[in-house]
Amino acid sequence: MNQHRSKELYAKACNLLPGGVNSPVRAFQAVGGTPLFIARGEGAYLVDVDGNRLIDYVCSWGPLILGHAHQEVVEIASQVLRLGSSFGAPSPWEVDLAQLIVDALPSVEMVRMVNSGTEAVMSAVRLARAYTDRDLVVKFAGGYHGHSDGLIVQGGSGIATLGITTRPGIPQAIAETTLTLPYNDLEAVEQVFQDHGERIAAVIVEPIAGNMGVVPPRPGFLEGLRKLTREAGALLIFDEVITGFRVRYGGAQALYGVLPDLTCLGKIIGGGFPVGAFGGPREIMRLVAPLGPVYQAGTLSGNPVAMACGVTTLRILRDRNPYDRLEELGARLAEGLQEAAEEAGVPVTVNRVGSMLTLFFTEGPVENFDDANRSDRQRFSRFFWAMLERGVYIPPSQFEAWFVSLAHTEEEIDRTVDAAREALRQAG
Ligand code: KE4
Repeated sequence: MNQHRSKELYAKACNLLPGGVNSPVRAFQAVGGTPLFIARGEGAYLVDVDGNRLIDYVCSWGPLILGHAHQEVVEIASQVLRLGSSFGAPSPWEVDLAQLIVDALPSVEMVRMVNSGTEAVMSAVRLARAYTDRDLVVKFAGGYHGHSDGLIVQGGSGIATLGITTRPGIPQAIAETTLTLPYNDLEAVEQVFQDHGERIAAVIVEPIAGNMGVVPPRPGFLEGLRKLTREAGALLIFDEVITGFRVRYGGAQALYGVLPDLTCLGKIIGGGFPVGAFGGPREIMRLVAPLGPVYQAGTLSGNPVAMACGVTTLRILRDRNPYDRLEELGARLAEGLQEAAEEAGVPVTVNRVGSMLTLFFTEGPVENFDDANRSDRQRFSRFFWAMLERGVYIPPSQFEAWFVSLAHTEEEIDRTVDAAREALRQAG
């Protein structure tokens, strides 16, 4: 495919930005070649600076559940921006978004808006430590919770994609406060509570893992975390930055009926603008400054443009309740990919929950990071480029989720499956 202009821009970007990008997983390091520089998004499509029009399954890594440049989001952003982009003071839109989140998530009575998922998680962990007066945090290998110091150990997403196993810049003293266990392994969690229970402030988990590729919770896993944390006096934090409003309007906690103590949100709640949030019961959130002593702040937190786009997005999801449609499209894609792989004689595992899925190049099951790590990265890379050549843009990493938006139709899904039928053969 013609990447002439992307190559020009990438050469210039590499002189100015580390790796030529502003977020590592965009750099195509796992698949090689030159990243696409995007000119515009249109519904289910991206158009790059060389005019290549591609069916998009990255969807900005999850936020664009309505598709690119949704008319109502564009209109409200323009309308609110004309009134001013940021005041550094409260404005009505942040109250509206907070109300929508509280109404949607039974476990959340109060919420604080921030500007990224990383900020949401970093703040929730600080709050959990303050509330429990304990230091240790349990996470799961392959889980990614943003790049705050204590949580990038054995992380998923770009950390896994780039194969980063060291932790330059993270002091030993901080790294030691994070205990990392295998996802879906309740026995390991029971053991860690036996060994360190009275020191554990929280267990943080992606209730559906998205950053080792999509790995659903085994039946009973989330319920087990809820029981063990409650018995030990530790908090359960659901990192729903991806799953919040993705798999259900009430997130994974609604889908599985397990209520955490704190919830972290991002992506969809910003409607494509930089927004994160953390929330929980008043009993815990009352510790957050200025109500309490747990400091957390942000110049652009709650800015009216981002809030208005989040409100508009959530109102559409609330009122149209499109989750059956997203399930239908996600299932059509997953089944098509599975069939195409069987026809091509390529061993794959397709994990899916609703409109988030991953095609792993390994025999199944894929139930944790070790399983995901057995995937054939070279074959994935060949598949990625073969799909791109056929007009389909999937995440440039084996350890990411594909996202279907409400702008995708059966036409895009079927064209994707047709492309995969050939690309799987080509990938060998
Ligand atoms: P941000 O700081 O990137 O807004 O959110 C961090 C984060 C927290 N929790 C979960 C479950 C997440 O998936 C993320 C960010 N996701 C990655 C992709 N899976 C963002 C893409 C990127 O790093 O460029």
